[in-house]
Amino acid sequence: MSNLRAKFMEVYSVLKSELINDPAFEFTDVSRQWIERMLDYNVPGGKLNRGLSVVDSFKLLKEGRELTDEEVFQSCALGWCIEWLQAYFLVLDDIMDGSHTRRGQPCWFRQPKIGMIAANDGIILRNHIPRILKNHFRVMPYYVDLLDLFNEVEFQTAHGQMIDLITTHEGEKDLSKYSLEIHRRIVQYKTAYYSFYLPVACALVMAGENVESHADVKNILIEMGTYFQVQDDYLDCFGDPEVIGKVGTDIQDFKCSWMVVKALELSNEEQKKLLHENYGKDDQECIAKVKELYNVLDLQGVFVEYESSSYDKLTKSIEAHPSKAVQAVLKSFLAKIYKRQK
Ligand code: GPP
Ligand code: MG
Ligand code: MG
Ligand code: MG
Repeated sequence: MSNLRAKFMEVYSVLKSELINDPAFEFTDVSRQWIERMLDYNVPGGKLNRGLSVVDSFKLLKEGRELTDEEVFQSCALGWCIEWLQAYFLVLDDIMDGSHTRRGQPCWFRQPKIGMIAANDGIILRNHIPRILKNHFRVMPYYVDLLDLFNEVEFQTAHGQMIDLITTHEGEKDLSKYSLEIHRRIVQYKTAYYSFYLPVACALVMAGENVESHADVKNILIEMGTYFQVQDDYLDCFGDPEVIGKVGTDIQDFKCSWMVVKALELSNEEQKKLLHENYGKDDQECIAKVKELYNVLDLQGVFVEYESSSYDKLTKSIEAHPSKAVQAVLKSFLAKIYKRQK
């Protein structure tokens, strides 16, 4: 384990211990154990890309200057706020998507005796974020900016999730309504802001920068987030569940996924008919027929093309940025996700 990852995990233990001893609630042993188990199950088990990126980005913005112990702790704590946000979204998203596995284990709500308590656990995860911010940033001049940033991004994500969910109603009426524009709008809001813009925005705020004046950086991060969600859509169908830790549900859930949008674009009338008849059915045979069509249309090849052209475009936009430090932040982010298998 790298040094940074070990430090990051250390900070997790500190934050967890503060939360399960929060004086605002009279914890009993049982309630304390519930939270501890729920946190350990849902918060630290992912790739931690978003959280670690706050620390990486902050370091790069400081251009090699050694961080103080306090700065290391604070950037880790902010990184964990994003991981908490992610855990909150995933616990609820898995209920909404009817998913079975996440990060190589059953979804939290599928655990015995959890069920819909998971909905409240999601709310608790969400409430932990302002507790962490209050404990560690209340005295900082940028405290209000951080609260505002998390609120804005959560607002955008919840609305992205809403359009992800209600677009399926349109698709059920008429699948051919799905388009790349609709897909782009969904993924920009449900994924790109919290996964890409937020970590860098946190680092910028900590570095005393005005995030609003970095519109160009924001645009690049939104593009990167869009590319990341296209990968997620692709992996939902063609990823190895052992590696991505989850079994896809997009086909049976009638999702406006990049895969089905591309399939509609490339299909002839007969193939469209097959899609209309089999998409959105929770039936292994129908799912297999859709996947077979994706193979006939060579969506794997189309995806490989998309992946390399996105990479080239992103690299060009990054290299056009005037600041070398910002370029380094963006390039390190892109390197983490390019050709990812999980
Ligand atoms: C990812 O969509 C989007 C989210 C996790 C945001 C959820 C937002 C909420 C307000 C709950 P996805 O369903 O494709 O992700 P996955 O494939 O990981 O289930
Ligand atoms: Mg999901
Ligand atoms: Mg979802
Ligand atoms: Mg997905």
